Amino acid sequence: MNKTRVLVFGATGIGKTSLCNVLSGRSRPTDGGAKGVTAKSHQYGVFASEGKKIELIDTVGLHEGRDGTVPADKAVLQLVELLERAKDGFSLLVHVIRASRITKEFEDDHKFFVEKLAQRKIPVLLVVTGCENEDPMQTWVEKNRQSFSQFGYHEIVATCFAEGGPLESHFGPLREQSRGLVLQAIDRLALNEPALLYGGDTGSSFNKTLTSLWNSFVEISGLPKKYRRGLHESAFALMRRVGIPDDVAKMALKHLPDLVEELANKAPMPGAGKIARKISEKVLGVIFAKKGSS
Ligand SMILES: Nc1nc2c(ncn2[C@@H]2O[C@H](COP(=O)(O)OP(=O)(O)OP(=O)(O)O)[C@@H](O)[C@H]2O)c(=O)[nH]1
Ligand SMILES: [Mg+2]
Repeated sequence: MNKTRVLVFGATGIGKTSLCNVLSGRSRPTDGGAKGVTAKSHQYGVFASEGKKIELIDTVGLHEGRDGTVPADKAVLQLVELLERAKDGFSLLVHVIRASRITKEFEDDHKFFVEKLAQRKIPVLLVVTGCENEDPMQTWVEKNRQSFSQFGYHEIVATCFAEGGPLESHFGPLREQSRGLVLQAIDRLALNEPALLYGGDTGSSFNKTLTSLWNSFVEISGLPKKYRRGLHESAFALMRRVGIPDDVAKMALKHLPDLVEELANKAPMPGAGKIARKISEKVLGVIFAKKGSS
């Protein structure tokens, strides 16, 4: 049976990891501070729901740095990592927002993930956290539905994924209810098969996708235009140019088969790309096997 692959994205500190933890029954760090907690995207181990195998991919906010800015070097690595996670495609996107804090980031996230990354090929569920003061929670959606009509979300679900503190006796039952609501929405909306964003018969490659996403990220995040990736620039050259240290860039190449293939293809030896890819897939296999899936 196909896995239902769900990409979870949204601004920093609004409850993405809390949602993933509650849905999957696992426990990864969350926090209430101003600085982002999730520094790398994370793929949760598969769990079963409504007869489906679900795989959640938790991401880092686009505007994760101080003052909503992102250092270019970090952003490139995060994007490379996100694309690597996207290799098997996604069945559903979950955009998470916090009821009390809707900012400009909301539109940026929508533009980047829904329009650029998924090219509107994948259904999108909007999950609103922080609805614990509405009774029932869905009242928040009925009050605010109009503000989202232009974005074309397939459904909007009001939730609470807060945990602990003096209000825990209020939060507990709401979390359980939210878990059910989101899992049912995933069941209704997810594609039967994950849609690929590159590779297969999409007509796009890892590298083409990286260029187009990076360039739209530069635009959305307000980074200087000089950071745009040139037509013939290798991923390695781009990484070096935005200030990623040599050893980190080399490590990325070593761990990411798609980047290695691009570099090795520039070498005169025919088939070098394929060979390099095989080798680095082995490296990746070892790394992931060591980490296990939590
Ligand atoms: N009041 C309230 N707090 C919530 C809710 N969901 C999560 N939180 C709290 O918000 C804080 C941030 O939650 P996280 O799950 O770490 O948020 P995140 O989006 O993963 O954050 P980053 O990884 O830093 O981007 C934690 O203290 C959570 O307990 C909610 O529905 N209501
Ligand atoms: Mg997080």
